[in-house]
Amino acid sequence: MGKKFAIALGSNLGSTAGGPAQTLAAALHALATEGMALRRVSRFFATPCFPAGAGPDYVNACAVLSAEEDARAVLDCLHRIEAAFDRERKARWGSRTLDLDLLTFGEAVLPDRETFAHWQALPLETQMQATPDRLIVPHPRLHERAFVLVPLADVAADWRHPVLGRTVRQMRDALPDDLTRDVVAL
Ligand code: PH2
Ligand code: MG
Ligand code: MG
Repeated sequence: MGKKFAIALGSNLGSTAGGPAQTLAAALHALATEGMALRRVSRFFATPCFPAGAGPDYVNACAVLSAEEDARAVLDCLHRIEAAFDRERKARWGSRTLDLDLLTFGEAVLPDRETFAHWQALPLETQMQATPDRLIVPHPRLHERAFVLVPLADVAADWRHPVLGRTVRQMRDALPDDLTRDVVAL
């Protein structure tokens, strides 16, 4: 059955597959052909770009998958699929045709709790400049983003964050209403 993991999908530019929603649908198909078993897929949501004004609105979704590979191999696969859909890595948080983020990998905390804690606690200005050179799991911003938690609650509401101790449903419900209100199912 392999290891269960969750990913976030996002797009705010068209790709060879079409507009953002078509790109996400095509990326899910590509994952399945790469040996990743799709277990659950969320609804697709229109979400305002973060930071506000930095680009067009996004379409975001989340999925739960399973694979025999380890987290690093799964991440490499996500990067290959991003590249296949015209993803260019330029500005941090710039507009993108396809973003596939590894959110969770079972109950794993990678590379370790200290590194996770460091990245999770960074102030926003530092986050905007610094990119971790290692894979950090759970995704260090997962618990504060409505465009992740609302779709993730569709597919993994009861998953409990191994460091913060709260479920996806609890983290989503803790977000300010004005953030979740802006995440609208397509
Ligand atoms: N991804 C980003 C930056 N900003 N904003 C929205 N609404 N959705 C995203 O997926 C997103 C973003 C960096 O990955
Ligand atoms: Mg992202
Ligand atoms: Mg990314």
